[in-house]
Order: sequence, then C-alpha cells, then structure tokens
Amino acid sequence: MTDLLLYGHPDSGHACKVALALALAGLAHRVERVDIWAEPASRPAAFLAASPFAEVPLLMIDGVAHVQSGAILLEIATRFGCLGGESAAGLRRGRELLMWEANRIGMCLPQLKEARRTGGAGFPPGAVDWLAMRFAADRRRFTALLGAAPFLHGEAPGIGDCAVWGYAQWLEAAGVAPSVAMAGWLDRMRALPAMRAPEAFFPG
Ligand SMILES: N[C@@H](CCC(=O)N[C@@H](CS)C(=O)NCC(=O)O)C(=O)O
Repeated sequence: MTDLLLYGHPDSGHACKVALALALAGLAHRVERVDIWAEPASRPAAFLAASPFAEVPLLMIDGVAHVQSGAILLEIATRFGCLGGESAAGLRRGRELLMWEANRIGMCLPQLKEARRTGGAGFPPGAVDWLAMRFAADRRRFTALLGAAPFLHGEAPGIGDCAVWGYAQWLEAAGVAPSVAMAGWLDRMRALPAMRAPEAFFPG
C-alpha cells in the first residue's frame, strides 16, 4: 500500500485542493499541519528538507517529495487512475482545468482574500480593483467551462474541481460573489460526502 503523508494548513487553499482530492479518491493518508504564519525556519526539519520553498502543500509518496498543488493533483490522478485519471479524455480535461485555474482564478482569488485580511495593506493602489476585474472575467469563463454539467469534470468531480475549489470555497472572504452557475457548483461541492471544512482537513 502506498504511504501518503500530506503537509498542509487550513488557511492554504492550495493544500485544501490536495486534501480534497485524497478524500474524494478515498486514499488513506496521514496529515501533518505546518504553521504557514510562523517563520519558515521554525517549520519541521523533515518538511524543510523536502519542500524547496518551505511551502505547503507537500505530499510525500512513499518517501518521495511532491510539490506544487497542480502537479500533485496530476500525480494523484495518473498514479491512482482517479478523479479524471481513469481516461485520456478525463486527464486532458484535468490538465486544461488546472492550467486555467493556476493562470486565472488561482491567481486573483488568493490575492483578493489576502487583501481583505490585511485591509489592503501591501497592495499598490488599483491592485485590488484590477484583481476584482480579473475575477469577474474568470467567473464568466467558469460558467462556460461548467456548461450544463454538475461538475467541471462532468457527472463526477475530478482534479479540476479540486483545483478550483481550493480558493473558490472562500469567495465571501475574498469580497466577491459567485455567479448563479458557480453558486450551484459550490453547493454541490459542499454536499459531497468526502468534503470537509479546512480545519477538519488539517486539524490542529
Ligand atoms: N504554487 C504553489 C503555491 C503554494 C503556496 O503559496 N503555499 C503557501 C500557502 S497557500 C505557503 O506555504 N506559504 C508559506 C510561506 O510561503 O512561508 C502551489 O500551487 O502549491
């Protein structure tokens, strides 16, 4: 049986993407919480040795380090033949969604959430408006990507759904609203039996 150890933190949408994928795929794993608000040097030595930027998520697979949430999701899908990895078409869809998410929605939502947390401190004038404008375009494209299906991968969620969920779960904290299509998808994601709150994915 493959040994899986996930390092993460409940405030990291990137780590939540991977935790959700492991939960949806029913892959038994251990979790270690890393304090992303603490000085990087204070993080566990084993984590620092394996994560080049001292960032979560880090997934150890049989002792081998895997970093970058999108790359980890693809590894899970291909290695275990799940969440889109069951077919060439599913994997293609997953790759496309992951690239889109990383370039678009995964670029602006974490920043919008951070801007709300800091009250805009650290953001140059106009930055938050620009990010919100980008999100408005992403929201329209999400509707096009979803089409009439319940999930971005079709009838069942896949790695693309996990990727978008990472930060779309916190729209209110980011100060933006979902479209009707996105709100329906968020409800369906929340209703998945494997879904957990971030704190339950990475208990303290
Ligand atoms: N591109 C990376 C981003 C990872 C990332 O930004 N992780 C943040 C938490 S969301 C982190 O570990 N921050 C702690 C730090 O930089 O000290 C991915 O997709 O995994």
